[in-house]
Amino acid sequence: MSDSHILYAITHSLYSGRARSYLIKNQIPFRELSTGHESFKTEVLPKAKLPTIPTLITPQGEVIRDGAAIIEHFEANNGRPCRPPGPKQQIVSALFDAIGAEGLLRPAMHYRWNFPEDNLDFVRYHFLHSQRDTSQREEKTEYMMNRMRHAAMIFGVTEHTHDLVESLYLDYLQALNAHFTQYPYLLGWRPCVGDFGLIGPMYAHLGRDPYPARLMQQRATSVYRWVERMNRSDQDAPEFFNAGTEFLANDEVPESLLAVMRVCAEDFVPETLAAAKRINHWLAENSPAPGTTAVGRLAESPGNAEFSLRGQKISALAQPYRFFLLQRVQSLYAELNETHRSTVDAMLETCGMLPVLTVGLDRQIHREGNLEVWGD
Ligand SMILES: N[C@@H](CCC(=O)N[C@@H](CS)C(=O)NCC(=O)O)C(=O)O
Repeated sequence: MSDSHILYAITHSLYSGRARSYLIKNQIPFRELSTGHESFKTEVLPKAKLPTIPTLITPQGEVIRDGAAIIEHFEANNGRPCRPPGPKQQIVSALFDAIGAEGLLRPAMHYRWNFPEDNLDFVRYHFLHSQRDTSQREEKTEYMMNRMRHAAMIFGVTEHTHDLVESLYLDYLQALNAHFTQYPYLLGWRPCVGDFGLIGPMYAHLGRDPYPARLMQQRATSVYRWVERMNRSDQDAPEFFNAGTEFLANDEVPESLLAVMRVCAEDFVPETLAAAKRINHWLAENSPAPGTTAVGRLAESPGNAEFSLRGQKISALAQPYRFFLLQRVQSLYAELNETHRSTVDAMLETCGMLPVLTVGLDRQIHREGNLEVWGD
C-alpha cells in the first residue's frame, strides 16, 4: 500500500485540471500517471468502468472515476473545506462547478482547435505523449486528435459560430478579470468547489494552449494569475495587500462575480433549458431502465439541443451530466429555509440565472459503481 494517491490524468486534459488543482490546493500528496500506463488498462479500468480522466486511486486501492466524484470523496471525508458557509455562496460555488464542467466547452474547444498555426505542435506533443511508444502511436494520436476536433463541432463550434463564441468569451474574460483584480478566488480568500470546476476549461485549454494563453495574458492578467494560483498549494496572493484567509464574510457574493454570472447566463441558461427539453423528450420515448448508464461512452445520446444566443442559432449535444451537477445546486437550495431561499432567488434573478433552480430532467441521475446512471 502506498501512502500517496495516484491521479490518472494528463496535462492537456480539461477535466484533469479540476481534480489536480483540488489535490494541490488541499495538499493531498499524489503522483500523476497518464492512461498510457499499462496499469490503467489492467488494474484501473475494470473498476473505473470508463476510460476517462481524471481517475483517482486512493492509497487503500479505491478507484474513483470522475472529477466531481474525486472532489466529493475528499470533501465528504474532510469536513467540506471547500464549501463556503453561507447559502448564497454555496449555491454560487455549486453553480460555478457546473458552469466550469459544462458551460465553457465551446470556447475551450474553439481556442484549442481553430488556431492550428499557434497551437498544433504544442497540442500534438501532448496527445502523442499520452500514448505509449508503440508502432501505432502516430495513428492513435491522429485518431484522438480528430475525435476531439469533432467534439468541438458537436458542442456547437462551427464556422458560423466562431465570432459568436469569441465575443461571448471575451466578455466573460473581461468580467472575470475585473473580479480577480479584487479577490484571488471566486468567493474571497480561499478556493471553493466552484473555483475547481472553473479551472477545468480555464487551465489546460484556455490558460495553457499558446493562442488562448497569450490572449489571457494580454487581456486578462488577473485571470491568468488565478490560473497560476489554482495550481499552487499556497494562497499565492502577494498582490493583495489586504488578503484575508477565509470566504467573504456575511455570505457576500460580490457584484463583480454577479457580473461574471450574468455573462455566463447568456448561453448557460438557454442551453440548459433546451437540453432539458431534448433529454426529457428522449426519456419519455426511451424509458431507460433504472440503473442504465446515463453519461459517457456507454450511454445513448439523447441528441442535440437547439437554442438562440445573441440572435444566432446554436445546436449542441444535450448532455445529461450538466443536470447531474445542477441536481447538486438544486438539492442545496432545497435544504434552505424560506428566508435564505428568497435571498438566493433575488441574487440569481439579478444575473439571469434563476431558471437553474428549477430546470431539470424527469429522471434523477445517480452514481453507481463509478458510473452516472438513470434513477427511477
Ligand atoms: N465527467 C468526467 C468527464 C471526464 C472526461 O470526459 N475526460 C476526458 C478528458 S478531459 C476523457 O477522458 N476523454 C476520453 C474519453 O471520453 O474516452 C469528469 O468530470 O471527470
